[in-house]
Amino acid sequence: MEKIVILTGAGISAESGLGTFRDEGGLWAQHRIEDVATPEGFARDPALVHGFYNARRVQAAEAQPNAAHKALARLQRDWPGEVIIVTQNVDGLHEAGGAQSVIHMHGTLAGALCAACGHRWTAPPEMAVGEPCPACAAPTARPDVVWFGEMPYHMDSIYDHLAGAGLFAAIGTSGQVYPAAAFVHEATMSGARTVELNLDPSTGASSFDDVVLGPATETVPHWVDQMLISQ
Ligand code: BV8
Repeated sequence: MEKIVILTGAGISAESGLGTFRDEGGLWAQHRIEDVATPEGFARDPALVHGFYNARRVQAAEAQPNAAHKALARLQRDWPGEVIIVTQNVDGLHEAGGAQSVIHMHGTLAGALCAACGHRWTAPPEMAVGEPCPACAAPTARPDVVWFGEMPYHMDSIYDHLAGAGLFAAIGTSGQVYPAAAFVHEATMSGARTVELNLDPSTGASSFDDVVLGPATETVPHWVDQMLISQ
């Protein structure tokens, strides 16, 4: 049975109350990307960046998975083939909704990373500037998220999954951030069918075989039902 590869973005967590990036009043409307989501921004003003991620970490910890997160977990459970979930999101709502082995290509709010020795540990709810690394004690702790200009995580395995996909679905992403925005082209070149489920057509909507518009809590459960009935 065919392998399904799913890419999710901020839109799948929007109805759990977590802000998206580029929608009206989204996260980037309140902050400049350069100031809060780049290594240069962190070097310039670590307190501003920790403050940005602390607020999101606390909010994400209080958020609940929604019907879309749960529907993808159901698809993973009931689909006879492999279902790989790759997320650009740094919240833990896929796992909270029951999904297994989610690939976080942009890292996670729950993770802390030492910029000096590469040690990783579970971040406290609020990280402070100069926090010592538990392994090397250097004051270089940062959120374990992938900033602009940094290499996303797990790219080799993501490209392997795309090469073997029979179906690629992009859910709740505006298709403006690379390399995730190019996954639909990789999937198409591997012969996969492609579908986008989004509130509004993404920048890359025309690259998909099908586009399903609407809020994820409505479109995703319905799409999963259709997939399971048609198998
Ligand atoms: C890299 C950090 C080299 C954590 C983020 C040209 C080609 C290639 C690269 C570039 C290029 N030009 C510039 C670059 C570099 C850059 C880039 O892409 N810049 C953009 C601005 C042009 N990329 C990088 O720097 C990346 N690294 O390229 O390394 C490389 C190259 C190839 C292979 C390997 C390495 C690193 C990018 C990661 C940056 N970090 N976040 C955090 O703070 O969260 S990106 C940030 O944007 C988030 O991770 C977020 O996930 C991501 C994408 O945003 P979306 O998830 O799509 O969210 P958005 O708000 O945009 O859209 C929401 C969508 O949901 C909308 O479409 C909306 O309609 C929909 N929606 C809303 N509500 C609902 C809904 N849908 C359904 N239901 C709803 N209720």
